[in-house]
Amino acid sequence: MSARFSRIVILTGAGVSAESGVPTFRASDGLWENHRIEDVASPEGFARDPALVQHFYNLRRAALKTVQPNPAHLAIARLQREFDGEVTLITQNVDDLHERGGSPEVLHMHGELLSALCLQCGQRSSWDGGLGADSICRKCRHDGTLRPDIVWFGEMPYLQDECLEALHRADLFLAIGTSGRVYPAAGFVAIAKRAGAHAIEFNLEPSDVSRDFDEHISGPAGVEVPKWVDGLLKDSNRQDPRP
Ligand code: BJW
Repeated sequence: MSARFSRIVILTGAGVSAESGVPTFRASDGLWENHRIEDVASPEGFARDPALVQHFYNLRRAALKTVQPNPAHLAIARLQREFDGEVTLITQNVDDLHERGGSPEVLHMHGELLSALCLQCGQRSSWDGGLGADSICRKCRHDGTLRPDIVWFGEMPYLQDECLEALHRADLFLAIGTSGRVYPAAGFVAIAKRAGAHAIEFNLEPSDVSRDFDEHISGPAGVEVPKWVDGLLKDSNRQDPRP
């Protein structure tokens, strides 16, 4: 199979971290950890109640220390290291489980929990403690100007040029554990397909954009992704035997 492919783009969503114990966003009751997603993941929500939003992200940042990468993160990292071609990993997730799973490069299009953004000077800086009204920006030294470095609804996702460039070059596109409800990420499969890529969806259930994919692999990412990566790498070693 791998002889067919040389440039892979992987898009991951909350489902890839679910087996690590990180909650996904869209539970059936429409609430996310007891909050409406719009209340905590929008600039309007932050303007209305900054303390609530800071507290919500402070808890999630602290909870990161209690979770570990799962076999899906490890398998993706292995693919990035061992595949004899290009592998671009784009994640919508704000956790650091891909990095801790060994991924050499990760495009975090929705920002990162372990980063703070200064509303005064625009500086993004690594941050692993709590954020609040008394936090001081390391660059401009203002206080009360730091917010979570997260892309909220209505804001422009990060690294879109890099994502689009990789999608236009891709010959294989994988979407792992994402509901296909949030754009622009939900439109990536259509872009990759237009560029001629083969597209595979890994999910427990069909996503909102399932019909755009050529193949569906149903089941937990922590089981299905390692199996699939094993198969691809075995096949690629058979095609290209090296001493
Ligand atoms: C498993 C599993 C297991 C579980 N194994 N699978 C109308 C039409 C089109 C667009 C818009 C519209 N109105 C507004 C918009 C734009 C808006 C949008 O898309 N809204 C929709 C709700 C309609 N988008 C934006 O505002 C974005 N910005 C933007 O568009 O800027 C303009 C622009 C234009 C053109 C080009 C570029 C830009 C910004 C979006 C920001 C999203 N932010 C969030 C929150 C921040 C992160 C945080 O706090 O943690 O990001 S929302 C939330 O959703 C989070 C996620 O990254 C994102 C995607 O969710 P994801 O990852 O798919 O998770 P779930 O929970 O939805 O799904 C989990 C999946 O896993 C499920 O399918 C499960 O089945 C599966 N699963 N366990 C395998 N073990």
